[in-house]
Amino acid sequence: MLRLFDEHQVRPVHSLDGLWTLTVEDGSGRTFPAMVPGIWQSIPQLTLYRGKTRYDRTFVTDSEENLLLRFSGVSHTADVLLDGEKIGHHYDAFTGFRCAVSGVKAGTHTLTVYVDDSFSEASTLHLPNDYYTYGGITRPVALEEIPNAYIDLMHFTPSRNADGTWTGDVSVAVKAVADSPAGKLVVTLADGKAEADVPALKAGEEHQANVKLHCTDVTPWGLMDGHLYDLRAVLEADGKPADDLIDRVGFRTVTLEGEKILLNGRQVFLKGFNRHEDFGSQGCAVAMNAMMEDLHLMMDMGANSVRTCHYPNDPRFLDLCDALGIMVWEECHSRAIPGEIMRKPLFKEQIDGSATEMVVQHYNHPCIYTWGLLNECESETEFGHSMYSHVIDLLHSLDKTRPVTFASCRFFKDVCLGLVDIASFNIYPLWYTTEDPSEYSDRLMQWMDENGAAGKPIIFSEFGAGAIAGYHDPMYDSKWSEERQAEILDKQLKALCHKARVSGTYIWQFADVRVSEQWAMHRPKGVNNKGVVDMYRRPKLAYKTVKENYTGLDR
Ligand code: ADA
Repeated sequence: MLRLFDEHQVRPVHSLDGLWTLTVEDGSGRTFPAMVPGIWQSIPQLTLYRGKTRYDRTFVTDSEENLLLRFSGVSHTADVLLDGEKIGHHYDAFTGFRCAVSGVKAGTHTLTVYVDDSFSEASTLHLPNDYYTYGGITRPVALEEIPNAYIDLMHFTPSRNADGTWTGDVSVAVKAVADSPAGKLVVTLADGKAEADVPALKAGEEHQANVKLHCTDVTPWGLMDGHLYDLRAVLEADGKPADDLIDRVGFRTVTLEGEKILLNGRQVFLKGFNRHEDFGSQGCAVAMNAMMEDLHLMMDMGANSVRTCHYPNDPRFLDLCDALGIMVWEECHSRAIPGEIMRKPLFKEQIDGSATEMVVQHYNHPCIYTWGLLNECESETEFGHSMYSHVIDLLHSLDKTRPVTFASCRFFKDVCLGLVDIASFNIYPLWYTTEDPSEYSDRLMQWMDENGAAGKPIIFSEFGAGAIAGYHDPMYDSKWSEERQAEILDKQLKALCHKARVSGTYIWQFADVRVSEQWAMHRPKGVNNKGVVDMYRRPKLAYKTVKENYTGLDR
């Protein structure tokens, strides 16, 4: 399942998860049984393999059908073939894609996916980095049977009326894979219902219907209190349901009032963690129960928010955050991209792709309160300003309801704070530098306010310290000991969480993650060791420190 719930009651859906055959495309002809979702780095012979592979499996159809193949994530470039014919291409591990094929004859079919996780000229977002780019079909795959015209997408925007009732603006996109007759859309949500006519469509045409639903009896989605409702669109042809799409949505508003972030009109303070999608030997193919465990651990430490550093997350993780009432900063894929790469035309194409797919695919999640972009990129130059401005405009044009932010590390020289709605910095006092966290953050915030952040919320989007799990040094508190990490985090949290000017804090980071080979020299054990828990979620000493600080914080 691609989501935490059934997206269809009318449209037949078949999972293509399970065993596929993986062939290593390095001339060796080696093949392995491989689990989907999964990473090939969990196959002992391929732990360090970076390059091309081919995934094959068969499936059977018993009548002629239009098929929609849905991939939630392939890391990082995919070429999809059905019975040897190319039907799709996608770049980037962290957003989904789909391939629609009409009139597929009954019989046994072969689905082939060429997967490439190479660092090459063709990839400007997946680079050697302070996290690992794994290879594989890393998120679920499904096969759906669609009629000639099918519901492609549905976006929901809630707004609260003066009398306490809610209006849901819903746009539904219907696409035709083959000529289709006129039909009708019926959209329901809580006690609201609306209908819209759909014209006859020719193959390749699309129709967008916009409806308003009035919902009088709903409980708003709240912080740590995630009330959700099924939004259902049914496409009728000849008075009978021909297709449908279900999403889970929440009624809430996110607004900014000067320096404050408001959820449903009330100020919130975000007690957050940065979390990579990475779980020990399973890499980025994190199982549902492991995602849930992560959220349990974060909630136990008193957190109410997650930053999906540095890319869009598996929709199932967002579904869990929706259900729990955890507020999410989701960001498009980019971490510290070097200037010369940002200047390539391909970068613009690929960052636009990541940003657009993130917003289009995750728009309905009530948990997402802000879109992030370009973590620690070139925000101190004129060129950087033009690039930040471009992506910020794109995000604003795709979503008029959510604020936009980015995490900067261009201390005292950033020129892009005026462009964003929320100003954010990553700081590491007492770890990379020796400053006192309280004095340093005050000095930085004063500079931020003088350089574009005045009248906007400020978030400290990263701070933390490293500890090699299991290394103790109570005598000298040496660097990399769990004692030193706990002590530094305690000082950082005590300094940052109580400042009235600060709207949120995100600890770097929730769990240790593997880093690219090229980064291993700077990172003991080839791991970014700043996790409060290790790769397998065993708590370090800092767990207790964070728990005391976050649970003891009354804001
Ligand atoms: C940065 C960056 C993170 C990570 C962190 C660190 O601020 O955004 O991805 O690399 O530093 O561990 O140094």
